[in-house]
Amino acid sequence: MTAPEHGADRREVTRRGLGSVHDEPDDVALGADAMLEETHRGAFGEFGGDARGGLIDRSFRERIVLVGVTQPPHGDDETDASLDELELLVDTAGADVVGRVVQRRQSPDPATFIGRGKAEEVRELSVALDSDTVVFDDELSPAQQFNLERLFGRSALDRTAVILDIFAQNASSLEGKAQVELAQLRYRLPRLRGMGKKLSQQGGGIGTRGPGETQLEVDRRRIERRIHKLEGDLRAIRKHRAVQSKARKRTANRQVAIVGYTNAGKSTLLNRLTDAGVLVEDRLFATLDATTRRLALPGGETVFVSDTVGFVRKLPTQLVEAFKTTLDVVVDADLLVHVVDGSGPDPMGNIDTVRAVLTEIGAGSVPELLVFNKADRDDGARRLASRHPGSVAVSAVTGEGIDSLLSAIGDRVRSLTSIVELFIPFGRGDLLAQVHREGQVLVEQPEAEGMRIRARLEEGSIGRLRAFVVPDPTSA
Ligand SMILES: Nc1nc2c(ncn2[C@@H]2O[C@H](COP(=O)(O)OP(=O)(O)OP(=O)(O)O)[C@@H](O)[C@H]2O)c(=O)[nH]1
Ligand SMILES: [Mg+2]
Repeated sequence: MTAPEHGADRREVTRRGLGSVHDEPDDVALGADAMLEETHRGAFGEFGGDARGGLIDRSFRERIVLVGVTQPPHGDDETDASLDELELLVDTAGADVVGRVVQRRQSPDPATFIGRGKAEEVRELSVALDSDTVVFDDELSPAQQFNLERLFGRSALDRTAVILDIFAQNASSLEGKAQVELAQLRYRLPRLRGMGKKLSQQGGGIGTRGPGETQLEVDRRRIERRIHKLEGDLRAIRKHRAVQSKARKRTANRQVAIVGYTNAGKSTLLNRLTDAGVLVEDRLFATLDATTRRLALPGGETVFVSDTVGFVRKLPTQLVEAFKTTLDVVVDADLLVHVVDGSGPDPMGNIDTVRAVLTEIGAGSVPELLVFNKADRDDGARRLASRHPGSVAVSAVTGEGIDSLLSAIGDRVRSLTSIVELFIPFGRGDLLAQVHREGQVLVEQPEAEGMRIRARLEEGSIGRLRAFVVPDPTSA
């Protein structure tokens, strides 16, 4: 979809733009927009750049100023924690943070998100620090972004753009790439602008503008077409995935999903538990695709364990939507192994963040086993584990605590319940009593030879009654 020379063009335009903006007097007014079509450095001004190339220029390390807003009842501490995280995200995206500005506001300004006075302060700081881009910690509306870029004379991005950018860099599977590109295009579409009323310079031909169509309309149409194409591709990939997951369900093995904050050690743990050989990296969002492996537990059960994408604060809704099927691994799981970096600066904040995302994607009620990782670093993991009954402290790197984790997973899996159908011959009153004792009988129906029962039972009970379980026709 990309003309390779486009990136170079953009670079030239933005470089030129920077120069002229710096030459401007201080009063870059919101109304003076004619020249700015060409001068702002924003990546949104035109479409056609490589969607996977991202929004942050990586031909050099961009210098970035961060802006955070504290909205009561949230406190300044939360803003700081969120900005610390944003700084990590920016660093992961390949840029350097050179300054921070925070503001307290009851509600965002509809035109500029922060107040006009504050925006002017950000502009002055950006000039003083020679920053290339201003990144806001909250999602900007297309109008806010546009106004801010005109005011600053440089790109104004938001957290969503940065996260999309990192995802774009890290996507490797066909599905991952398609999902990220879709999320990026959905983000870009309402932000398209640039050529204004100027008509397309493209010559005639199939797929180019019709008579009188502006470049903007051509671009919009191209993006919409691409979105439809990607949605179709993803539907096809998902059909295939549905077949795979159906096959997995047929085995009746329980599904365990490893979830957690990004960089907590989820992939390292999957590798430690199985020979998955998943990529481990000391960077955010190293994993985008779910990898599933079979794991034999010490009690004899076999479960499927999946590594999943990590979470952060304010995960963009575009991404949550685009990654819906990937996240289905989490929603469909029988048990979540929630990995927490016990040596990190804010483990409790991370737990809250992960739980909030789980609720958002509809996995809030899946049973959770808390695992505090990186116990080899300090005693943070062990301290946290002692404060959370039922949790386990481990080191995925050294293997410390892994045996306890395996038996904890086994216990939790055995205590999971499911609804099964049983047929118990009349001669086995003992078994009938056992079902009533160990589970919850939903339906009991006498037949010629015995009793047909639908009951909710724990895995352990189902195992003991296996010979009397009537196979589910839908999973045959
Ligand atoms: N010291 C120590 N480091 C660990 C441990 N587990 C993971 N790490 C390191 O933490 C970093 C992140 O590990 P990953 O397994 O990639 O983390 P993840 O949760 O899969 O991260 P994403 O996929 O990016 O969300 C790597 O540098 C690992 O080597 C541990 O038990 N101890
Ligand atoms: Mg990972």
